[in-house]
Amino acid sequence: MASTVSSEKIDLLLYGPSKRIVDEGFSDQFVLHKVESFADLDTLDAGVAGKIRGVAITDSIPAGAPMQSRFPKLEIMASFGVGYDHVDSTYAREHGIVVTNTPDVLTEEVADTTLGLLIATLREFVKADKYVRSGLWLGGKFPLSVGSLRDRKVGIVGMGRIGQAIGRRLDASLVPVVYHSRNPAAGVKYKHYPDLIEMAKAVDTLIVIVPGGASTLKMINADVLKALGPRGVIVNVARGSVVDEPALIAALKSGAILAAGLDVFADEPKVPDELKTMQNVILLPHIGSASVYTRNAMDQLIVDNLIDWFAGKPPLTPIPETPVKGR
Ligand code: A2R
Repeated sequence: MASTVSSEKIDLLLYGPSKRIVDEGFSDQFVLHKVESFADLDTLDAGVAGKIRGVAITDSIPAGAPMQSRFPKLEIMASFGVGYDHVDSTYAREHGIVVTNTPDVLTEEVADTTLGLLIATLREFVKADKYVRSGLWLGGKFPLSVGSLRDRKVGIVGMGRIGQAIGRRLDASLVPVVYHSRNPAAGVKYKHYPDLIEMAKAVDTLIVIVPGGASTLKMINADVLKALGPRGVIVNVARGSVVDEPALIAALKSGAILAAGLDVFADEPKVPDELKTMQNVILLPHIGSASVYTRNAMDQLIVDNLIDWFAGKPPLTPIPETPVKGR
């Protein structure tokens, strides 16, 4: 008997670190091939590469033209994370490849992390923890923190899903909020600043939550930091590329701004030694969404996007740059 379309095996590449939910998420209809890193792509048999129709990208690892062009039958790449600056979406669009990401399921987690990082930076929680552990408390009280959320006005750079979730938390904390993005965000009540420098002059705290990539490269530069001023605090939970890191280090050193809470770095996991020695920064290892609960939801969404696509349905969360045609 001739096989029907629905019984045809579908070759998928699991590209990146192993994830239980992804490894176990597919039925026997799928044939799974695994490659852990870009360098390991060379280990993939040419015959197998020729059959791959879908890719699960399980971490933020390179998926540019040199990766995508190895797979002539590639239809869809389901990528981990809401940011997809590791994927060449222009190449994908030009070659009819649909890209999906994992928005929404991480929004509240990243917003929680952001508020935690902001308060920890202002109230010096890391220093205070060390004070207790080292026994210094026995010799006297911990000094009052210079920073406080109470006398702050926050400018959110990027007012999308996560920016709005951060705004809701600041509302609950009775902190005034304004924002910068290229266009006013629909249905958002906060004042919109089309000009980032103007906003930086009007606030003392910047929370950065825009996508990475060319349009946001080093947008937080020396001029923005100068406009923010000596009470200035920066929290970056977006991408390291968005901040001019040497300019930030210089501003923190000279007192041009007060402090920073950083979850992301320009060349992570490498972090400049100068930042590591500073007392007025908190450094996190890119953990915005990194709880078991939220990472499971993100991994599941990778799987669901691929399953829906190969069931002939539209994918659940396609990125805008690679439109889905005919479904
Ligand atoms: O500029 P707009 O109107 O497209 O607003 C978006 C803003 N945005 C920018 N703002 C200023 N200059 C830019 N060049 C620029 N590019 C984008 O960032 C919008 O307000 C926000 C992005 O919102 P969503 O697409 O809803 O992203 P979501 O889920 O909030 O995540 C943001 C980023 C991810 O791309 C990851 O890099 C990071 O958070 O985890």
